[in-house]
Amino acid sequence: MTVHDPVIDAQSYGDDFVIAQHWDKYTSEEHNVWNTLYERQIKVLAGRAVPEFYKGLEQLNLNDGGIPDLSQLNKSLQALTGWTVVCVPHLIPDDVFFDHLANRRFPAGRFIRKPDQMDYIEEPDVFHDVFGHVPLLAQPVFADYMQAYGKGGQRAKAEGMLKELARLYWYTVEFGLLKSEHGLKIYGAGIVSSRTESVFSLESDSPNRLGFNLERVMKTDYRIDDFQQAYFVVDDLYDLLKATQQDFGPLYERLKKQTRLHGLTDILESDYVFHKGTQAYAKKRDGS
Ligand code: HBI
Ligand code: FE
Repeated sequence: MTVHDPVIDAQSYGDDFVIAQHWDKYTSEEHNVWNTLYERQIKVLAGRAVPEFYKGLEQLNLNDGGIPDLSQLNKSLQALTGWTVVCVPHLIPDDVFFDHLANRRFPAGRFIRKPDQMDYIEEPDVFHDVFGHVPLLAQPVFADYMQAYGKGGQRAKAEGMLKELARLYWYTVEFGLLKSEHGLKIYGAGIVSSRTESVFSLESDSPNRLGFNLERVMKTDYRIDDFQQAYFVVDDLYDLLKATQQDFGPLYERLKKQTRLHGLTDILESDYVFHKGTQAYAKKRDGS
């Protein structure tokens, strides 16, 4: 992950790191990169994403072609859930990021990857952020979760629990799966915007697919440069919001005592394991 010089940053950007999109400055080559990525992702996803993702694409006219003009997109998004998308130059400090989320502002990279970087980028570009993250911000429950997450992040910083919060973001917002009667579906932006992981996350035999549990996730290690070896599955998006509506005090006390992280491929006694191809993919975790 590129490290940005805070001195240069402080001279170049305001405290909130927000920059103007200058949508009219994108070149046709850059719009073509968006179109190539968009068409490819829609094809490879082929119904693998949650229905709310596709609904969000439509509601926000993200299927209009070309890099979206945020001044247009924000009119629809704000009317739906009060969220807006702001442009930032690159990864921004955690506390700035959390503050944006806590105020229903999603920070999206302004740049788009080069034609020779189609499959992997170091930092989130406008395709990862706007195609991957933004459609679900049109979904009220997920929109509430993302704001609650931001507020939780602000508190976590004060309690020294940023790493635990980052794991929660990683295993839900970036790489989360959802259980539906038609099998497991993708809602995580990191998967939905990745050509290869859109297939791997649901079809490969190698990763574990485990029932989502907040405390378990907050102590589970992750890696940023390869496919995930563990995916966490929620019964519905409301599970995420419910998880944020508890008193984090006792949870943080327990987490501080538990110094050992769960490994990428660990399966705990307490884990609910979704085995590919079995009915468990369709049954609710309480057996119903
Ligand atoms: N900055 N621009 C940007 N985008 C992110 O996704 C992001 C960030 N800064 C911090 C951050 N994510 C992580 O702390 C998350 O895990 C919370
Ligand atoms: Fe992301």
